[in-house]
Amino acid sequence: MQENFNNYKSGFISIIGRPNVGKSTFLNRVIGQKIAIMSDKPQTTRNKIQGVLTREQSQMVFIDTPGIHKPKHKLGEFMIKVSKNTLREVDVIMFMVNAEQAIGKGDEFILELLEGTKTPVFLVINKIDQIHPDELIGIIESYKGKFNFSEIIPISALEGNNIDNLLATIENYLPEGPQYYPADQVTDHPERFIISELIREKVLHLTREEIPHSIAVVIDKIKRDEDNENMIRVQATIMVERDSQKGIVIGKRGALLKEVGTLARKDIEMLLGSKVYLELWVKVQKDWRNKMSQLRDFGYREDEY
Ligand SMILES: Nc1nc2c(ncn2[C@@H]2O[C@H](COP(=O)(O)OP(=O)(O)OP(=O)(O)O)[C@@H](O)[C@H]2O)c(=O)[nH]1
Ligand SMILES: [Mg+2]
Repeated sequence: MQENFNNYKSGFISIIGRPNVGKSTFLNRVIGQKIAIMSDKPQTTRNKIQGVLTREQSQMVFIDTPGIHKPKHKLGEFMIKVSKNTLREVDVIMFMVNAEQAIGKGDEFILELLEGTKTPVFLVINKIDQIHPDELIGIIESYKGKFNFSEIIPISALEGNNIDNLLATIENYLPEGPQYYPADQVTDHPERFIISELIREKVLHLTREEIPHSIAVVIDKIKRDEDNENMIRVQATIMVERDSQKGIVIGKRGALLKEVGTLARKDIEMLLGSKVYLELWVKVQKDWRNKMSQLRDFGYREDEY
């Protein structure tokens, strides 16, 4: 017997591309909520992050992925594996590129991965707010010969241009299917994960060079305050790789750590809809990015995300 979904459509859409092209910005824009952290540093996203968009006639489950790059650590290898794995069993692949950047080796590497796939691949040209409209045709031409794209759609994830058109087009490609997630569920990740990411994002914003890549955030405790039920206490540890990095993250007289705490607390309060008391610690775990056991402890587990 055939299942009848009354023309309801649903499916999974993987967002893949080089680092920094705007994949997470797109996800947050579509979901209308910050579930994936964003930064101007490459390799911001480290796990797979699902964002669920439930509409009247469809449910689209977007999968944000780590930017594809040449890995230099076990963490990088894990990230690439996560991205590649999402290509299986999705209904549409969104290959996102940056309109400001010429097609490069990284893009060609991704297109090689996609070679032979039966899944429709959309070329999504992001950041069109940064170029003159006349430039678009040349950009499209430069990609067209490289792959048999099902659709080519220019957007600005930041400003929201042409997103509706992209969503409507994706909807056309989805099969009939069930509503996989309840309408009010926007992501598959627990709050604990998002909280650790929000803290990591603030460190990314406030530091430079090797620091953004060298940190991980572990949540030690989330607990409602015993004396004040309107307050949630969060205790987290920022892991760094070297003693010198610990000093940088703490800052002069603790100034940087304090700023991280203030900014992260505001975001966490928005997420939880409650007052938050945030306590941050910094700890050195030598070379953690190359140690399998620590990768697992810090939330980079293949069996999970
Ligand atoms: N001007 C402009 N900037 C954008 C647009 N979309 C994203 N950005 C910026 O590009 C930078 C990278 O955005 P992210 O969303 O973190 O990029 P990503 O592809 O998820 O990066 P990784 O997680 O490192 O792979 C941020 O500074 C964004 O504000 C856009 O449409 N226009
Ligand atoms: Mg990202």
